[in-house]
Amino acid sequence: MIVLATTERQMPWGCLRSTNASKVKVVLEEKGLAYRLERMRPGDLWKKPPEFLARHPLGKVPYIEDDGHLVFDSTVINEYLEEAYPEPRLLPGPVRERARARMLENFCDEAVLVGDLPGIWMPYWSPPEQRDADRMEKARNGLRQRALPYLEKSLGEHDYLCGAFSLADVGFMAMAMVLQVDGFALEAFPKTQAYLERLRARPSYRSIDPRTSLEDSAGSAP
Ligand SMILES: N[C@@H](CCC(=O)N[C@@H](CS)C(=O)NCC(=O)O)C(=O)O
Repeated sequence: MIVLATTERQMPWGCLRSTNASKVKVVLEEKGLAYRLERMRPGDLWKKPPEFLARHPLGKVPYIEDDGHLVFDSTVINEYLEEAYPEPRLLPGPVRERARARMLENFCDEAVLVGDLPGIWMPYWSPPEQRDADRMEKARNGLRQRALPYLEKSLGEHDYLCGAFSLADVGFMAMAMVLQVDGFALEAFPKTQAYLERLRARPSYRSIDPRTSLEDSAGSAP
């Protein structure tokens, strides 16, 4: 059985979740694996108590324990899950297509999840009066200038980035969650808008949907 360490919190504006851990949650759901969550207190991400550092040397989420075997970092975890539990496959077969999926996954990590998205997402973990509206708008503009044009171009005429749903899409599923809470307008990026709607319609999105309660998104294992 798999235990996923993450941070999730009920706020008046929805259930907020770690973006990186959401990448893993989506893959566990897509593969139909039994898992349960270990929800860290958000403060532990900053205080980093020793028992947390003993599992992840940087004191970050996500990490998983698969029958006690520890794996950390969302990208490494998802590659591990793909190899350990190959069905359904979430990476293309041909080596060049697989490299493209990994490039897009990495682009999402660097440009979106580490890049511009935290400037939009972190303020939602605080009450509205504590948010810096100018900084949030600057982060939105960052997305509009870099990640969204590249995503729009990379989608081409495909439903998903690599044709079929793959690991290249899971980081953008976490972005879809954040932009849903933010009410981010995507009219200037029509392919991306349709793509994010398509991602939100997948059954696996329910586990990270801001409207899904904490009780209803705690995993499929007792
Ligand atoms: N590259 C890591 C990044 C993990 C990460 O930054 N997680 C955030 C939560 S979404 C965190 O734990 N932040 C606390 C910190 O940076 O110390 C991954 O993909 O798992």
